[in-house]
Amino acid sequence: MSRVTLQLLTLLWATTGTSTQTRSSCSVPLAEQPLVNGIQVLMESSGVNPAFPNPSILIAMNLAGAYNLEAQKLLTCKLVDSDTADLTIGQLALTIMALTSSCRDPGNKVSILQRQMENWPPSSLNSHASSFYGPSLAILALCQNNTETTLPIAVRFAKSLLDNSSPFNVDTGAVVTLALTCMYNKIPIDSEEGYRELFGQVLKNTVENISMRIQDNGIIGDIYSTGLAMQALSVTPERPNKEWNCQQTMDSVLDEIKEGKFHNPMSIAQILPSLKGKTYLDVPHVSCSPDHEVQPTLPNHPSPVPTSASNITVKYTINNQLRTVELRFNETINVSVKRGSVLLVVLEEAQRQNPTFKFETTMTSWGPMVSSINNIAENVNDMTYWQFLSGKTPLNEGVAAYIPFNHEHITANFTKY
Ligand code: B12
Ligand SMILES: *[C@@H]1O[C@H](CO)[C@@H](O)[C@H](O)[C@H]1NC(C)=O
Ligand SMILES: *[C@@H]1O[C@H](CO)[C@@H](O)[C@H](O)[C@H]1NC(C)=O
Ligand SMILES: *[C@@H]1O[C@H](CO)[C@@H](O)[C@H](O)[C@H]1NC(C)=O
Ligand SMILES: *[C@@H]1O[C@H](CO)[C@@H](O)[C@H](O)[C@H]1NC(C)=O
Ligand SMILES: *[C@@H]1O[C@H](CO)[C@@H](O)[C@H](O)[C@H]1NC(C)=O
Ligand SMILES: *[C@@H]1O[C@H](CO)[C@@H](O)[C@H](O)[C@H]1NC(C)=O
Repeated sequence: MSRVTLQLLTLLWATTGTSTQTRSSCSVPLAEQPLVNGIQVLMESSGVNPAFPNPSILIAMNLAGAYNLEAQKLLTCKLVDSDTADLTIGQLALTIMALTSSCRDPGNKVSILQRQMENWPPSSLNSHASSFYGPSLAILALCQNNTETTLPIAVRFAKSLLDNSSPFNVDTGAVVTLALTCMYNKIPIDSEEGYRELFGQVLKNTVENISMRIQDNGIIGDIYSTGLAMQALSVTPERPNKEWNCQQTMDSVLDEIKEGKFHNPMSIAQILPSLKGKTYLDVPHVSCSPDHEVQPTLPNHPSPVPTSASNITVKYTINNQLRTVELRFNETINVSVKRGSVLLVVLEEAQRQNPTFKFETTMTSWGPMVSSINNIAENVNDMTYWQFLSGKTPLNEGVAAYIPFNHEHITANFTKY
C-alpha cells in the first residue's frame, strides 16, 4: 500500500475511531432499556464502597451518564485523595482514567505512572498473558494524556507482546487492543512508518485471536470478557477476518443479564460501556456539564422466588500437589448448607468442621478472592493461585458469587497460571 493511501486510511480511522456507533451498528432494543438501567442503578448503589473506591465503576458511570450524582461525587473525591503508593500499575491507570472521565486533573498521578512504565518490564516479568492486562491499561491512560511521551514506552510494550508466546487471554487482548488503537490513531502524521507497522502488527494478531473466540451465540471468550472484547472489536483499525455480528453479541448479553449473571458491580462496570455504545477511548470526551438527576425507568421486578429452607450437600476438595511445595494434601469433605448459599458459605462450613479447611481471603475490585487454604498461599512471583472448579470445569465466578447445586463437587486446586 502506498504511503498516501495509508495516510488517507489513517485519517478515516482517526475520525471514526472516537465514535464507536459509526462502526458497529448495534444497540439495546427500546424494550430492554429498563433492564440496562436496572444493572446501572445496582452498580451505582452497591458499587460505591467508600472503603474500597473502585475507579472502573466511576468510568462506567461517566461513560453511561450517571443517575446517582451523589455517588458519583463521593467516588470522585475518594479517588482524588487516593494514595498512589498503595496502587498497582493497572489500578493507577484506572484511577487516572476515572478522574479524567470526571473532568478532574489527575495531577502527579500521570507522571508517577509514566515513571513506572519507563521501568517496565521489570526483570521479573512473568510470561503469562494476563500480566499484560495492567500495563495495557497504563498505555491507554498515558496515551490519552500525552501520546508523544508515551510512544517509546508503547513501542517497548508492543515488542514484548510480539515476543510473548503464552496462551491468548481475551480480557487482556481486549485491553491491549484499546491501548494500541489509541496509540495508532494518534501517531504523528509526519513520523516514521515504523510505528504504524509495529502497532498494526500487534493489533492484527490480537484482533485475530479475539475473533477466534467468538462463539456461535456471539459471546466473546466467556460472558465476563465479552464487554471488553466488544469495545475492542468496535474500535480497532484492523478488521478481523471473521465477520462479527455485534447485534447478536448484544442480544446474548441481554439474555445473560435477564438470567441474573450481572450482579457483581465490577462485572456491570465492564459490560455497561458496550451496552451504551461507548468504549474506554471515549474517556477524554465525556462532557461534564452539570446534569439534572434523571430518574431511570426500571424493570418490573419479578416477585422473588420463595427459597425453600431445605439444605443441599456439596462435596468440597482441597488439593495441593505442586512439587515446589513441601506440604502436599488432598482432602475432601461433605458439607451441608442452605440451598441458594454462595460457595463462600461452603468454605466457612468446611472450616468450622475441620481446621485443615481453614482459608483466607483478600479484598479486590471483584470481591473477596481466596488467597490461602490450609496455610498454602498464592504467590505472584511463583504465579501460583487457588483455582476453583466444578468437577473438571473452572468456575467463571468467585466464591462470593457462585451458588453451588446439590451434590456438586467443588475443588480448590493449587496451581499455576
Ligand atoms: C489476571 C487475572 C487473574 C489472576 C490474578 C493474579 C495476578 N497477579 O494477575 C489469577 C490467575 C490468579 C486469577 C484468578 C481467578 N480469576 Co481472574 N482474572 C484476571 C484478569 C484477566 C485480569 C485482572 C487484572 O489484572 N485486573 C487489573 C487490576 C488493575 O485490577 P484489580 O482489581 O486490582 O485486579 C485484581 C483482581 O482482578 C483479582 N482477581 C483476578 N481474578 C479474580 C477473580 C475473582 C472472582 C476475584 C474476587 C478477584 C480476582 O486479581 C487481580 C490482581 O490482584 C481478569 C479479567 C477482567 N476482565 O477483569 C480475570 C477475572 C477477573 N477472573 C475471573 C475468574 C472467574 C477467576 C477465578 C475465580 C477462576 C477460577 N476458576 O478459579 C480465579 C479466582 C479464584 C480465587 N482464588 O478466589 C473472572 C471473574 C468473573 C466474575 N464474574 O467474577 C474474570 C473477569 C475473567 C473472565 N472473563 O471470566 N485471575
Ligand atoms: C495530562 O496530565 C497533566 C498532569 O496531570 C494535566 O495537567 C493535563 O491536562 C493532562 N492532559 C490531557 C490531555 O489529559
Ligand atoms: C494470535 O494469533 C497469531 C496468529 O494468528 C499468533 O501469531 C499470535 O502469537 C497469537 N497470540 C497473540 C497474543 O497475539
Ligand atoms: C484427590 O482426591 C480426589 C477425591 O477423593 C480424587 O478423585 C483424586 O484422584 C485425588 N487426586 C490426587 C492427585 O491424589
Ligand atoms: C460424601 O458423601 C458421599 C455420598 O453421600 C459418600 O459416598 C462419600 O463417602 C462422602 N465423603 C466423605 C469424605 O464423607
Ligand atoms: C443446613 O446448613 C446450615 C449452614 O448453612 C448448617 O448450619 C445446618 O447444620 C444444616 N442443617 C442440616 C440438617 O444439615
Ligand atoms: C491441579 O493442579 C495441578 C498442579 O498444577 C495440576 O497438575 C492438575 O492438573 C490440576 N487439576 C485439575 C483438575 O485442574
